[in-house]
Amino acid sequence: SSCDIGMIGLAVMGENVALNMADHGFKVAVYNRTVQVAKDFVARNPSTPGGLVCCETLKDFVRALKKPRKAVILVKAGPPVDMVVKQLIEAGVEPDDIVVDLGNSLWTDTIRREQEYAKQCKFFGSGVSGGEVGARFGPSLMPGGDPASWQHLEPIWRAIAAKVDPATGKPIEGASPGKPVEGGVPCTAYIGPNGAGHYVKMVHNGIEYIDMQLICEAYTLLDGLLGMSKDEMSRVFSEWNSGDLDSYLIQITADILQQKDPVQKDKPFVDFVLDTAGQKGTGKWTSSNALDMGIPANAIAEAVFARCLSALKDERVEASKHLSGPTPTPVADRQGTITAIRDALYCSKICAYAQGFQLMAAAQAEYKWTLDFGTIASIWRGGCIIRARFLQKITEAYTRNPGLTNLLLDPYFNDQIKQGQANWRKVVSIAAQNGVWAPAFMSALSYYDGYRAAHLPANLLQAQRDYFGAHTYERTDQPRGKFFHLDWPHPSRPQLDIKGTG
Ligand code: NBP
Repeated sequence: SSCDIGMIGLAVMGENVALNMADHGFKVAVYNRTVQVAKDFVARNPSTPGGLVCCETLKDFVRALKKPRKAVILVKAGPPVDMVVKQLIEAGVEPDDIVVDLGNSLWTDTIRREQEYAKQCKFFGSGVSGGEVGARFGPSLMPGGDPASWQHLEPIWRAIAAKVDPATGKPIEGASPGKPVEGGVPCTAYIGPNGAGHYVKMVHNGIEYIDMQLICEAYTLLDGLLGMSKDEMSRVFSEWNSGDLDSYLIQITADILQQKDPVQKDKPFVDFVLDTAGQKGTGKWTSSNALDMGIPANAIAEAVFARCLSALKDERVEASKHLSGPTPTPVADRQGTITAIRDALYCSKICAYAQGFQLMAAAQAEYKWTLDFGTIASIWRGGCIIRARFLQKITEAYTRNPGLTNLLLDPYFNDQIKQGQANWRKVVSIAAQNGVWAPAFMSALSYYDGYRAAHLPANLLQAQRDYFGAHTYERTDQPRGKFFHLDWPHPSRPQLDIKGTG
């Protein structure tokens, strides 16, 4: 028993996290259901600073770990996680041992697992973001579970996480195999008990969906309204990447747009990518949870529906032959339109994050967690897919006011929207007039206009509900919580009568 930690599941994520741990001097026991995968992996990486130990059985794996054992599971989310935990218990894992699920598990599964396996091990859930490269050189890690278990995991989590420069808040780049970055602030912090880590990771992914969709809408508007070439667009995204929109997703978009196709030489690569988006479910989980909790995360849900719509390729091709719309007319003011699209993107992005943080606030109340929103934003500054300069502003907003009800109400974001909203509205209306698809820009704007409305037409809606279903209504001239019903005209009751039920 000489290994500091163990890794079960050696697909893309497991291999890279194991190498990241070994680079930081931790000795890592590795196991994979298909044993050959583990053998090949260790054979390919014979000399890492910490060392990798190939285990052919889970019994060997358990024996290889120092106590309290720390076993990380990175297998396909869902039933395989339970299968592996049960096998680990059979293989000799003990009640004080910590079993970490680092996959993209549904937070309610994590809550359930922590209780279900409480007598056999300390089950702990941690979110991870950053894809393959993040896993290898520094991901953002969102740990949730028993605080005592976290004490054991913390040194390893802090070591392997992405690091940001404390002065600029920007990720420290430049790690290479065997040479991780030195110093910096690690992109990990204890999120909360039971499913909190996986919950926050899920919301991260929901935000990732809308961040990506907004960029795609900016791209389609630059194309539809300005007829820009991919190279020109790439330059626009590069330029945006040096300002408030500075983020990993904008940067890779600039890269992608200037990429030439390997088959159809000299032609843009994106032009040969089929326009149907896949999804693995975390955006859907975020959106259905928003529906369950009654939180208006409409822009996040819009991004999920946008992928669903894209997937109906054959239907769309057919419909395009029958359904009419305006032909986009090129806009004359080129620079003004580029700036307007940028502003629309930034304002929409603020709304999308406001929704994600509102959702986490609702979950916090539901599960009695104490989430530190400023810290959550700060651990997303590096390593993860949504890493962005902008996150520093969110941390600052929650530092100014930890009890902030909505990001939109923070003075900085309020001011940003004040500055950008005329352009945002212009872009949304030009998109509508020209029939350019921009659902997330529109959805975010409708969230903004709805959220800032002291009065919504829900008075009429509630009257309709009272009319057909006797659902009752509250009155503007009476205290909240008192409910009334109007006896609506009915063939047997021609008289109107107000009855209070409060
Ligand atoms: P996959 O999600 O593709 O899972 C493959 C791994 O699961 C292999 O090691 C496979 O073993 C193992 N496995 C399966 Br499938 N069923 C198993 C079972 N019943 N018992 C034991 N092992 C089983 O791998 P991944 O893409 O590396 O992702 C791992 C986790 O990390 C997932 O939860 C994913 O959602 C999450 N995640 C992925 C990314 C990413 O960028 N890919 C980012 C963040 C989080 P085998 O070799 O024997 O088939």
